[in-house]
Amino acid sequence: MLFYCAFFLFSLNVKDDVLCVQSKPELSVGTERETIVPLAAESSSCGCHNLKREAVVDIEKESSKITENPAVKYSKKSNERHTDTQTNGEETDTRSQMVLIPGGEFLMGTDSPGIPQDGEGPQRRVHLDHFYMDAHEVSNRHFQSFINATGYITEAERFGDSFVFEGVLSEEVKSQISQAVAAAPWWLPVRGADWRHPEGPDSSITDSRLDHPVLHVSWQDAVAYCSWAYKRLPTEAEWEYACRGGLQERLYPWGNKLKPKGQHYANLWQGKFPTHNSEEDGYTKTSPVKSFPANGYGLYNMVGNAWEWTSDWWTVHHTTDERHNPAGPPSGTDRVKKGGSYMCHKSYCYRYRCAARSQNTPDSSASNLGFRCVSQEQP
Ligand SMILES: *[C@@H]1O[C@H](CO)[C@@H](O)[C@H](O)[C@H]1NC(C)=O
Ligand SMILES: [Ca+2]
Ligand SMILES: [Ca+2]
Repeated sequence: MLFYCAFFLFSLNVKDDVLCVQSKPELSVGTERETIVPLAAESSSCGCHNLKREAVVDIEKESSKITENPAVKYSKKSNERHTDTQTNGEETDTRSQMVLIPGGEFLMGTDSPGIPQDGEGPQRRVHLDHFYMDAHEVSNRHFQSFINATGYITEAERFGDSFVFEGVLSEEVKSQISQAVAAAPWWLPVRGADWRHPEGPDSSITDSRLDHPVLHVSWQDAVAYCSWAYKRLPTEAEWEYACRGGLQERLYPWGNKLKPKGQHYANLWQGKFPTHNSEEDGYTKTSPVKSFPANGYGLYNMVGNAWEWTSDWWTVHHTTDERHNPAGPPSGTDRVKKGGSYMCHKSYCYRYRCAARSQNTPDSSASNLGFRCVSQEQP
């Protein structure tokens, strides 16, 4: 497994909902007690807030965890229970509904980038074969059925913590955290935060939140889920083509106006980030995965709600040559995520556009990052 190669030094890099990416303040995390020490102050002129936390782990401890980790032992054959639940594209407890994205060509990226340093441009022609895509972000309910069937343990659970946006934490959890990230003080490393406990140990995903997007899942976790469901992560090109919903060169999945006829089409941040969320769209945190109108392909919350992992390695350099089914660079350090989240506000994270993009290291997890899967044929 890819990420085990780096168990001397893994980095939990949550650099999210930020304006730009030039400067990377380093934050180191000790093995015994988690101490987060800002090593470099934010110094760029653009107001970047780039989080990076590096952690040294006990190699012996990590190695023994690997053999115990059910994810390693996971195989398709061992999941009889899952294969019993095959249906014809219907929503079930274990599988989300998928929609057909017809093959075709589109203009990927933009020549009028909102955030040029993210590599949104240049615009280039891309041809894609048809594929099927989950109509919505993977929900807590669907992720729970994967966990129930496989015993998979997410990376946030193994590492023991994950990044949570301060604005959603209880006073009690907040009072127990002595570190913040200097460059982006609204991101706190919270012990015990994971997909079941999105705001730390005193939170849960019971009842209505089962239909919200699963959070605190790393790229590796997302890959494990999709392969269990006989699916895979979308390439960035597939994600962006699907986001555009059949429209050409528009900003959003529904067009160029953020709020057509005054209506909200996505779960974003209204008010003043990070201090005041006026909740005009009805949600301060995540919303159910099928809230807000679907786009032309029937896809919900492509922008906003939760960021979504793609399978591509991150680069900001793109060829303008026409490409067929491009899958990104062959290697890299970060994976591409798309769509922005409920934390995005134009003032500092104008990333809820189809051409927008950002990145995280594959072992990162956070309270606004999820995913959805695709497959070539209807599984
Ligand atoms: C997973 O297992 C728990 C405990 O048995 C159960 O309450 C829950 O409904 C299961 N979830 C799904 C989606 O099957
Ligand atoms: Ca909102
Ligand atoms: Ca989304």
